[in-house]
Amino acid sequence: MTTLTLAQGDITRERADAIVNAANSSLLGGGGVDGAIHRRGGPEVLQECRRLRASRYGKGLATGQAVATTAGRLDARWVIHTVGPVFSATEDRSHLLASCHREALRVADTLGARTVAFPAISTGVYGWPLEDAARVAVEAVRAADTAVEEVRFVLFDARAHEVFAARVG
Ligand code: AR6
Repeated sequence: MTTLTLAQGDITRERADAIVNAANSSLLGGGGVDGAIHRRGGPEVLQECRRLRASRYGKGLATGQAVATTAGRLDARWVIHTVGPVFSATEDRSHLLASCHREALRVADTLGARTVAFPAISTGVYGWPLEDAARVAVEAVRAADTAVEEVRFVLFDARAHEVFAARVG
């Protein structure tokens, strides 16, 4: 049984086996959660991302997929990078957002991670409306077949926390 929990604040301050990064397909950093994770995680995280780009992920990480690196100086063992979809008002991409959660948990299982912290993927730069993103994220985690014991959604502000709380109950 996976327990869903919530926290408010900066995900880079969390202690967990794995912290999920809302990355982009380059895996080479960006703003938002991605920038914060690379800043606090330090150069080891970027170094491993570069190695992934030089080996298995020459074309980058596809939307909806996930891959792990060290967590560097973060209070975690791994960062699981996933690429959320950019929100579209004309095309339903929710299967890709669900896939981010499912794939991140699949990777967590291969690592033996038991606690995994997720940000609200795609709800920043990628423009996904918070209520809908919370619905998709929570449904995907609840439906996942995983040995992860705790999935913690770490929401940056009070509003996002409220929206996720309404879903998690
Ligand atoms: N801790 C927790 N949540 C955060 C933090 C933090 N430190 N910083 C921002 N958020 P975003 P995306 C929230 O933009 O929409 C990057 O440039 C934020 O308020 O980080 O998936 C990547 O490189 C929002 O609710 O991710 C990609 O290019 C949520 O985290 C692109 O942004 C996600 O916002 C990915 O966009």
